[in-house]
Amino acid sequence: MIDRNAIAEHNRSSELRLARDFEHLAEVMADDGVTTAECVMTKLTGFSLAAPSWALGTGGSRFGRFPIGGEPRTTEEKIDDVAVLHSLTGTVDAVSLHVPWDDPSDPAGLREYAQAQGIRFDAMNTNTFQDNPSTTDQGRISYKYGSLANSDPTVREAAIAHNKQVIDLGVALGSSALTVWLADGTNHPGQADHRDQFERVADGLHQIHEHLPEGWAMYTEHKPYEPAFYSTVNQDWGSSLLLAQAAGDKAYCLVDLGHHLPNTNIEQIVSRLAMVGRLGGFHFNDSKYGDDDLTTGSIRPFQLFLIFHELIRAGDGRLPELAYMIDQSHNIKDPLEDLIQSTEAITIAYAQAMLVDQAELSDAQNKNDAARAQQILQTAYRTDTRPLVAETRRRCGAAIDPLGVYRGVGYRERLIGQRGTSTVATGL
Ligand code: PSV
Ligand code: MN
Repeated sequence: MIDRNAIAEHNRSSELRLARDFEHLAEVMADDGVTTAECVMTKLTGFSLAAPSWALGTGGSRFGRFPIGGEPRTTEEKIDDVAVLHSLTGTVDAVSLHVPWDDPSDPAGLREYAQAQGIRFDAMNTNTFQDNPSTTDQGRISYKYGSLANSDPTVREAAIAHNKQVIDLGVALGSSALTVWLADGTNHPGQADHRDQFERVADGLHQIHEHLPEGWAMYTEHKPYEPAFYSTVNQDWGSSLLLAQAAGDKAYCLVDLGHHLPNTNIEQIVSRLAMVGRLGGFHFNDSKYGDDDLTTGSIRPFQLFLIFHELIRAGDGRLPELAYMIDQSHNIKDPLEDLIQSTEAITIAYAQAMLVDQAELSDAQNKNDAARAQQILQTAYRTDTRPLVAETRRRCGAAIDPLGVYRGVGYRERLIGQRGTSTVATGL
């Protein structure tokens, strides 16, 4: 853990500068009259992000992996890392598990362990895209040709059973959602019938949905390609919506920012899904080419801002209560540093979106004044909201400069000392 006193100690060196920057911004905001610094900070304080358990170790590609050392060896150690992120950022207070990469033998014990560190369990994730002994009836079936879409009913049943077991595990952990991302698709034209595959998946999701307890949600996560390179069953938001509708009332669509073909207007998708009441949540990351899983906001910060803007519009001035999660692969950076940077980017974009003068924007839109509309958005986007975000953190005892504190206390070195240099986080 990073001690609160160590954070306070580090904060002292940047408090004066922050106070100056914050005061200036608060004054400008008061003059503008769109919202106040206090109002923005109250909303930022209430904002909660989840970290994925699978992104706490170094990622990699099929060409190689370059481990950083000190990677979490168990789900408990992943929770320790999330707790560190929480103490530094004040925002990341949840972990999303991926089964069987995480396969707790004592869920009640794990729940207590997480609770003691102030960490809750966000959406549970299932894995029917790999053949793991526990999900393939000890190797008697294979997901090589798909899971819920498979032409073999025995395979489909195994995939459904795995999803139900993960829901049960989630109940024991205090989670309340299941995210289903399927690799199902084809690699060759003619390999399978598109409609048959879709209908099997819709039926499977419906059966899984029937197992959801009261108060639970299910998220369908689409992705255009990879590992299926010719067709993917749940390939875009349209299919995701159809599948959610077929699954049932508790099913919503999850938008992973990397799961869109180049130049897709993701903020418009957000608006559409919210409009029909089927937007469930996000997997934040960024991409240049495909599902690159890069640091959120590192490539397209304006897109991230526009997404938050759409969310605030959809929520009538408030951010809707959805599942907000990061999903990245940290191939060369320290995973914790990357998650810190993404958290910063997400909260900055959220704060900027709160600065949009919504009434003025609607007026400009109604008058077809495109230049004014753009000006309103750009004014908000070009505001440096870092003092608001940092002051929010300072007030809740987190770090003014999370990355600086993380490096300053030598946290990775400490982890390497405890966990060794050659540990591999499960699932990687
Ligand atoms: C698929 O690329 C994905 O985005 C899904 O969310 C998976 O669960 C996750 O990455 C890990 O493979
Ligand atoms: Mn994802």
